[in-house]
Amino acid sequence: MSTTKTDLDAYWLPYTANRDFKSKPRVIRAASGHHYTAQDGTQLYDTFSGLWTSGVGHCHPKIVAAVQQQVAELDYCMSFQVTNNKAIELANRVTAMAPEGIEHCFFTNSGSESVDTALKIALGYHRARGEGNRTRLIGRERSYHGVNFGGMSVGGIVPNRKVFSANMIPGVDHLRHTHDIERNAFTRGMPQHGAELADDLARLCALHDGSNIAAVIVEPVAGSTGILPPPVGYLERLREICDEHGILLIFDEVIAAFGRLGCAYGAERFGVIPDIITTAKGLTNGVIPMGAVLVRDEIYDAFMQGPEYMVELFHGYTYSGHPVAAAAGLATMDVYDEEGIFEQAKNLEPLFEDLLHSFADHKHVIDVRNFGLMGAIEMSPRTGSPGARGAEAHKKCFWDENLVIRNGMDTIQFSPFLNSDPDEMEASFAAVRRVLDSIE
Ligand code: PXG
Ligand code: PLP
Repeated sequence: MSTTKTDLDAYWLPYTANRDFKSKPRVIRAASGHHYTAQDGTQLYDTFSGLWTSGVGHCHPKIVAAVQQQVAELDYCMSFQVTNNKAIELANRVTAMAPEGIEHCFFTNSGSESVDTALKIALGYHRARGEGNRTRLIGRERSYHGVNFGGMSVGGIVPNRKVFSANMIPGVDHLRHTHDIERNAFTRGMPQHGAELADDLARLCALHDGSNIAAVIVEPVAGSTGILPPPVGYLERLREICDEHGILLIFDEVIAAFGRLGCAYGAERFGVIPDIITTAKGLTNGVIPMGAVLVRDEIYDAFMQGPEYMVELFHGYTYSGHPVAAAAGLATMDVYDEEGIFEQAKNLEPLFEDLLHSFADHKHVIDVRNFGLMGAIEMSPRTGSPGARGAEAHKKCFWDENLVIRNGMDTIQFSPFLNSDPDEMEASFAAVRRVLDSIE
């Protein structure tokens, strides 16, 4: 069975070169463990764990069974004024895993929704405390915070912003990004240079007066824009400046949470505790869409005032705390525990790092970066056609090596399974090497 161009016409693929894809499609129809199955039966190795989502592998039997059972038991339950047992259980579970003081959980359906929810909670928190003047939001260049208007506005990806430039939410500033090939190329883990870039926040406090700033949002390790681990001391410095000025620090851990950095949350790995953590992806192993915003006790408490019959936060989604998603989340947390997934991920880091950095002397490669199980190989752009080399590498991996990788322009990115088989990981990088050797 194959899919023809005509079959594909109706479907507008997200973040995809639609015409290019549809001119030669290969569609996935099944997955199991670490492989996808294409419509023609070809097996493809997935170097990206879904889209950073599926750390324990595809169609994990325990998660599949939990979803099957839940959908037959309680398919949906009104999410406003009523709730379901599974949502409550999952909120307890993910907050119990969080750093001390982070004790409440608001459910969403995606990372983008988690980010916009977090920004609204930050604004509402300050207002509830009588500091309604704190309205400014600070993001960072080269950050990805999803595609909704709030997340796009604090985000720092030019093509995502370009078309909507006039419609950004007002009152947003950006810190400079921390990517610095000149000083930090080929660093293993956190770069030595760049902690001082956090002082951009101090400059913005001086410019606007810190008392007008509500929150700063950063990815602890920038993911989508090519794996930018924080410079040594950078996150600590941000925390310090936030504390000095009463600004909330939001870690966008849509990628970082749930094992990608070898522990439950990136905050734990870095020893820097934010006020709000946004999550999605690994919350359900990607099986059912779901996100969660975790907040400090003081933030939740600040909302809990006024008449008790009144709604405290005028925000929520039809599918917030969806019982089937929550069941998938609970089964995912069981798998993380029972199979020691975070520890497996941590143990895979040295091999992953060595494999990535073995590309350091490749003729096309200008930088290699990694942290946890997030890794990037950056190639030099071809003169006059930036992105072409990365796109060709992606295609050749897909068609010639049956390997699903991801590229952003000329940077190839890797998000291996948290329970990868070391031999498969090595084989996947051998295939990438064949591809890079074969392209101009
Ligand atoms: N914040 C962060 C840090 C993310 O990585 C989002 C928010 C938005 O999540 P949703 O679920 O709305 O997509 C993300 C998503 C890539 C890639 O190529 C990364 C994401 C999405 C698509 C592609 O690295 N991350
Ligand atoms: N648009 C309309 C007309 C709606 O009625 C709703 C929800 O009731 C929404 C958008 C928001 O949908 P969701 O709650 O799934 O985000």
